Amino acid sequence: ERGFDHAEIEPEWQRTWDEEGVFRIPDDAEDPEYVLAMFPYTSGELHMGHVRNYTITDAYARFERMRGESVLHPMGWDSFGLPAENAANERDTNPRDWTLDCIDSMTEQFKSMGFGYDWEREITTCDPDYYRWNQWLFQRFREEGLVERQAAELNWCPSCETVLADEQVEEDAGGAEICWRCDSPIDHREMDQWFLTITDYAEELLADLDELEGWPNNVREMQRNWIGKQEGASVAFEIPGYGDVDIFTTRLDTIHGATFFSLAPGHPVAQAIAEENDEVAEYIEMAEGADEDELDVTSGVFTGEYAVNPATGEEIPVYVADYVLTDVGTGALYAVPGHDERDHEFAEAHDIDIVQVVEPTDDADADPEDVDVQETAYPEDGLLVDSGEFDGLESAEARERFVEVFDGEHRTEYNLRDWGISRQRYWGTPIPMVHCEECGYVEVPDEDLPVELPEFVQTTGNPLDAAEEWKSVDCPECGGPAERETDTMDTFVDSSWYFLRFLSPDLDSAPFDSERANDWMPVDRYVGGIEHAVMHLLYARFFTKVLDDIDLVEGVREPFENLTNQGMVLGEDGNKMSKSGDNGVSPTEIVEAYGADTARLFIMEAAQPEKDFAWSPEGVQSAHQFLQNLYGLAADLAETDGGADAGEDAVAAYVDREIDAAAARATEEFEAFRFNHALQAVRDLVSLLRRYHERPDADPATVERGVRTVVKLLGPVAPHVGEEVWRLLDGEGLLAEAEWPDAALPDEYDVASRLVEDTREDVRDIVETVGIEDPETITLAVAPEWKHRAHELARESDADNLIGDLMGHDEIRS
Ligand code: ANZ
Ligand code: ZN
Repeated sequence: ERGFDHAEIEPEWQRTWDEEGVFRIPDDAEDPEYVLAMFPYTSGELHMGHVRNYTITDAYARFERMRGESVLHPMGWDSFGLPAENAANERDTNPRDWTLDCIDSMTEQFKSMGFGYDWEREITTCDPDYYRWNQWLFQRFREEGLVERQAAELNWCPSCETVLADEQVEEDAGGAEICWRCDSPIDHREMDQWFLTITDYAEELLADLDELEGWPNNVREMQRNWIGKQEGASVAFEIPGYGDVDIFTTRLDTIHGATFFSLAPGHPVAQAIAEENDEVAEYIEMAEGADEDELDVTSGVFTGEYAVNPATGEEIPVYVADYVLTDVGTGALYAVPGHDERDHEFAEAHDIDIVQVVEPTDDADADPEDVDVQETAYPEDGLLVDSGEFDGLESAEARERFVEVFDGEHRTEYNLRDWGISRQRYWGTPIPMVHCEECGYVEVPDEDLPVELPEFVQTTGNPLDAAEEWKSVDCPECGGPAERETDTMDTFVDSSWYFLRFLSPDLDSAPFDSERANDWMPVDRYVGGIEHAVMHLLYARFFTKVLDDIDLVEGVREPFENLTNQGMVLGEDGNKMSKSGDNGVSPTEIVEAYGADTARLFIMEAAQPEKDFAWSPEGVQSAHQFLQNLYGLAADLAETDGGADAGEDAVAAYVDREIDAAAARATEEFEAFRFNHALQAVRDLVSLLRRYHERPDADPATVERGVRTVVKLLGPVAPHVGEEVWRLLDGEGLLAEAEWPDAALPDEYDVASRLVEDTREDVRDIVETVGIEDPETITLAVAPEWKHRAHELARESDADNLIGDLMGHDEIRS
């Protein structure tokens, strides 16, 4: 048997695909299958995680293309961000050159993997032709009332006199936050920043998750938690001398148990009290300067004031406490240490009364006798006690009633905050605003976009602050002297709509072609890491809804119909593979040693896309050997071409049937994104074909049909070897454009496929469940009719044990 030389064949096929435009998709294609992998950050290095991510979409895109779909499978570069600035400073170059170099080398690496992209649709977010549309969209968002200037806390280095990005804050040995540049301890400062008011869409972002059935449940759940909807009420407590103060609570049923009242340090009443009370003033100053995790939940100060509980008429002490957040609810709460753990801890530390006002119902898990709120809070719903005329009421009912009784209001709160997009850095999209002393903030008009970045200079702070000439402009409104905004946009803005730019990457009149977006969106299959479960995927959903609301698309309210989060590639040691650790395997080395197909095949066979798997040199070897053997078999066949046709014997019929069955199974598994199972079906078929091929009475036409089927099924994963074998077998045209095998399942397999349908499990799992140990017997175990038929065939052909031999198990022989 002969082998192939990957170093020779792989670049050759890559060139051919390119020349033939196999992966091009015309603009007039009708609703193509849109297959997308999260575009990479331009670090310059392709790692195994990328290889996995991009192999998955490439294999799927190739599969769909062979099935006759037109497929949109584009690639681009997420190329703004701080690492480029750091690299430029370290290497004495500039972020642009560094980034463009990275793109060049990554493009090479991508091509060497045989990924089939429509490179004419390539986009790069640091290109002014791209980021001008970030600016244009910013203006549209502004017109829609979705941009606000709000105060936000920033890191400030007093010695460099500059704002620091979170990534520019380091920790010293003692854990204190220091400036990355001068090592001085940093402060926090409140400054106005640009925000996109994503909270306006909180309810819709939450509600629409229910319909995203093509998304993994865990991601939907993470988004639900992030949005964090809380239904509650607000009620006023009077603080004599300071008036009525509204609180927000989700547990209005516990109001009779409130034994103290807490204000956030930023609450106006807390600030007012501070004017009269030095201790409170000191506490507020301390709390505002402190880092969130420096203060524990019991941190707080008694104000000397009392609030009147409207339910009991009692006066309860008012505290200012850091655990109350200024921008959550109303920034004020009544505290019920008997039923809230946080309040309980605070009460113990400050020696405040703890009373019980809810006890377990009869059918609750807890026994009322066992509840001791002096020891620990009882946070569950139950029946009211010690609540005056309301004793015996159920919590839920009490919550409803009390809104009326205590003159409150229903109120819904979300954890979701507005999205602060201001970054005090150079390498990002300049925010297209100008500040004029006369007119305040004025937008840069559309015709002056893009606001391009000036030349990069190395400075202590934000290079844009130092770009004096660039900064100074005439006010677009009054023509007087004005200054450009020097903040740039969070790079998540870039990735919030890039999937739309691929549709019309060169359009210079709009960010994307609306009609095409209506036809081509949503993305049918989106694949990327779970680390983007919340931010990127939520921002992209938000953008899509806004784009629909401003009529740039029509009725496209979700960007990604199906989502897959691929698992991690671990090192041989089972730890996350990393470049810095010593368990890293470089894709380039693997491609050089074994070829891209081997890497692709190994990765796809190793596990289902969602699962982690560990790198294994044996696995790589096995994948390589498998491809070499397949090539050898095909080369053999190519030579024995024209051999005698053995005609219609039973064994040939059996092999024929197995070929169809493998195609059917692989198709089903490809559709379900279980590539490893598809490849197992292919491997099983190859073993069968090899054994059959060795028999003197083997029918070469049957073997050839088998190998042709194999090579088609394998083509999406190992496309180079695939093309090579296809050529050996005189296949017509390119394998990449060949027709996917007809996958009609033979009748005997119906039972199996029905079971798969019913249980949504794969056949292997079913077999495990019913206790059959040898997975090779699946077919027989699950499809009894097929077993019977196999016996019949064996008898008919008078070739005892033949089929049993072929299938490599004993069951049939008995
Ligand atoms: C009284 C009460 C009694 C509450 C009780 C809870 C349990 P969760 O708990 O996540 O649903 N809260 C209100 N405003 C706050 C703020 N600005 N900062 C921090 N906490 C605040 O969140 C709702 C609860 O968080 C509210 O219900 C309030 O405490 C507290 F047995 O009110 B509760
Ligand atoms: Zn002006």
